[in-house]
Amino acid sequence: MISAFYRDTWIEINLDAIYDNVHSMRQYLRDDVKLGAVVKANGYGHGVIEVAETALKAGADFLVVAILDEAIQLRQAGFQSPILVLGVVRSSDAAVAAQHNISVTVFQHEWLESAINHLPEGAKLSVHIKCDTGMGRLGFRNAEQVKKAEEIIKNSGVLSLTGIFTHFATADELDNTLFQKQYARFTEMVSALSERPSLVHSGNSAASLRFEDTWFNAVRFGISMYGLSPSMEIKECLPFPLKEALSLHTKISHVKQIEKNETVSYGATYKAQEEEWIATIPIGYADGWLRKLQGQEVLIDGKRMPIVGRVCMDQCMVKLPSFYPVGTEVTLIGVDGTELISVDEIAAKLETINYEVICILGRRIPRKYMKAGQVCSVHNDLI
Ligand code: PMH
Repeated sequence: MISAFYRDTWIEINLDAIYDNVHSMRQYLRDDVKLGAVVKANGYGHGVIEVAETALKAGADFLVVAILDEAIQLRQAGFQSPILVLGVVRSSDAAVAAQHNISVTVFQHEWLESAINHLPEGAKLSVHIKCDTGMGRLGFRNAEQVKKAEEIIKNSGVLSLTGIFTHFATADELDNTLFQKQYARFTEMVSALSERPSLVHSGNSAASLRFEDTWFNAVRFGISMYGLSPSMEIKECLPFPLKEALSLHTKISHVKQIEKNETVSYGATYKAQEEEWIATIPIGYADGWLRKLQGQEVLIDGKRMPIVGRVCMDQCMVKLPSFYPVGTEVTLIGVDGTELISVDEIAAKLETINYEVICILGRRIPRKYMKAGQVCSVHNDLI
């Protein structure tokens, strides 16, 4: 891990916030319920290694990723806790997963037969059966198929059934109709097994924060570990307060006064109404700070100031109420004085969800990790 970066744009990750969110969840769950920390997509953009470390320290029992490569990355970084891959793994890679002691998700009988052929004698691959109870993405669709999968696994000699799970499509919505249907289907599919595997799980953040019934004996805790609500709809009815972990900062790189009627940036979409102070900041759409953020406010000196003109690939411009010097800090997400720009505010401006905002922040933005208000490490993916 490199501790240097050469650009005045950075993300700060408050590891104490992640710790507290996981710890609160741990205390909220019954003792017999295992807590899976979902760290896919580079820990939802926060940095997988630091997030995984913090989550495990705070009481998470296992790690959850989307693809085999992410799981191997964790093993290579020295993580020894159980790891589950949620997405598809090629059956021809079954031996690689087994070799790294990584659990994979299974949802096709043909896949099971093929994986068995790819596993060397003596290998043991841990699998979780995925049930499609209404998400329409991956999974066996009825009890018969689950039963048959269990049989194939049992007779294989090289596969071991360690889990069964499903995923809810609408757990973050106030209307529970589909949620209840999915819950009932899952219960039926689990009952079809002749023997319960050690992990039965269904809850993402929304489901596990709202409905104890979905816990079975494990949960997959993602977005709320990072301090964010799974949706705006349920933001006010969460059982404990969440702490947002990510903030985004830069520094003014250039300042000038422009004349009335002069324009700013590509397309000349912004025209000064009078003599105006304009600052340039070094962040743009290639960093995930998208063009739609034209007009979004940023915080300078504890005050809100608008982005004017088109957002460029690596830079954008801000209208200042008065002169501020080069080097002045700018907060794009986070707190400055009494003002806050939340991830949810950016999501609203982008007409998307908070998940997308944090996942698209580019890997060329270095991450500074904070503990007790101090920088404890810096991660720059580029150099
Ligand atoms: N389990 C599965 C199967 C998931 O796909 C996800 C998130 C989670 C658990 C964690 O959910 P949470 O972050 O709401 O707690 N997956 C996705 C996704 O595929 N698109 O957005 C979130």
